[in-house]
Amino acid sequence: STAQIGVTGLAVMGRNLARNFARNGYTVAVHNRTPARMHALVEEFGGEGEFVACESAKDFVAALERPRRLVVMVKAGEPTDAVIQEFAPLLEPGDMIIDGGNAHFADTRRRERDLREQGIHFVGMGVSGGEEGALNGPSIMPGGPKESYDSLGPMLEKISAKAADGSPCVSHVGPDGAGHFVKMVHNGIEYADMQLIGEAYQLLRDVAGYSPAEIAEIFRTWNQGRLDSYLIEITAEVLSHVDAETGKPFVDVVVDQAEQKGTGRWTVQIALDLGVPVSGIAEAVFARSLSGHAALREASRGLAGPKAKPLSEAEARAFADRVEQALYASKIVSYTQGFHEIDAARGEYGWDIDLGAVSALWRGGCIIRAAFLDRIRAAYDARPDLPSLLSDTTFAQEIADAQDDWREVLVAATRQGVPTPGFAAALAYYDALRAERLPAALTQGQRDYFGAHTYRRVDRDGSFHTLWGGDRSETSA
Ligand code: NBP
Repeated sequence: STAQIGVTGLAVMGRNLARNFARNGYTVAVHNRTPARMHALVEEFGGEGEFVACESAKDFVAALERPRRLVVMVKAGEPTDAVIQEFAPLLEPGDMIIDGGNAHFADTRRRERDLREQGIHFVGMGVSGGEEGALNGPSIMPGGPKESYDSLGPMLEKISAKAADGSPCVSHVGPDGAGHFVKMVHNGIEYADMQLIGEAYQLLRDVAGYSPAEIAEIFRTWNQGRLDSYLIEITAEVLSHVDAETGKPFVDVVVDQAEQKGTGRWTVQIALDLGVPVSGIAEAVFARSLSGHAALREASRGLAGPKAKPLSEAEARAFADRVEQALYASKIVSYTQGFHEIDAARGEYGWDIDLGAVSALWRGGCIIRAAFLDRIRAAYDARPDLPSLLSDTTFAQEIADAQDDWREVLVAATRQGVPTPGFAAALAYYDALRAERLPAALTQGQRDYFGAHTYRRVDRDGSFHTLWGGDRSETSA
């Protein structure tokens, strides 16, 4: 046995991760259900480092140094269970199965529990950055038993992305499903980021009247400032691209129906279970789903809307600055909601996740990498028990400075009939959190009226019920 690590499942992600380990000086055992993929990898990239070609599961296990570190990069779901069933009987206590697929964290919890009985360490590992990241340095979110990180961590730190300050974008996130949970929320935030950027684009186009090429330039400018991020950068690239066949802006020849693989939806489903208001992320998921309802949209095309009101050049420029403020403020809210969900999971599942460390993991390699994440890290470093990112004085001040423009942008969007569910949900969340009184008091009254569900009073302890059908006197419930 000569290999320090093994990778089974050699489609794009597994192949690139295996190459990344090999390029970093590790001897990598490689295995795939269909051996042809494994042979193709060794043939094409064998020169990049030391690979041990393994045709069978038995060869693969035999090739690994103990404790064995076996990375599984297969299609999430049943294939992962099939691979575990195949390998687990061949392993010994202390060996590690590391699932780098996009597993649902509840599956990871189940698998970890089952394998723990056998003494096998199961590490559910979120990996972000797509195939490019897998090869050149992804953001890695490993969960599982803490002791597994002692021997696995240094290897992951070597192959991971590095933040601008040189620190690796990987650390032990927490027990069992914590790594996959954090990866899931990362994807939810990614959905929200993309939706907000999409709304900013649509406003610059429909309200300010800019062309895609002009908007690309605006995004390039924004990318020099506090919005500096991978998603803003690629937005400018996509918007400036021209379709070779028609000469039209690329964005105008693409069907406007967004697809999704499911991790954004999971983020919202779990948030509903945990009772966490991730309204911005939910709007992003719903916006994608609405876009896909082609027949419904076609049938609604004749519905009345406002007339467009062109802006002067100076007005358009001022409006673009306001959109930047609205985008930034809404982004702070999305991250606030995502971190709230992780915080709630800490309580629900007993995970000791360090929220500042999570934001540090996302500074490089992954899709939401951004200068902004350093700020979140600083906020949690300054105050680890921060109740919400909005309680951080720096973020609160930035939103205070942005809020007038944020509101103006939503007024313009409403007047011109440009849908901005992300911006609007973010502002509603902000206003609801800071409100002195919410209509929830009325909701409680209604619930007590029709269902005797009782209510609490502001002036004394206890639960109460009003005899709505009788003399309307109050009783202690
Ligand atoms: P796929 O998700 O397309 O999976 C293909 C791999 O799964 C092949 O190696 C295939 O083996 C293997 N496999 C299947 Br399908 N069923 C199997 C079974 N019953 N037993 C054993 N192996 C089986 O590959 P991918 O796009 O490289 O993604 C791998 C994982 O990484 C997924 O969980 C994905 O969600 C996750 N991920 C992907 C990205 C991305 O950007 N693509 C990013 C982050 C995470 P075969 O060759 O024999 O058919």
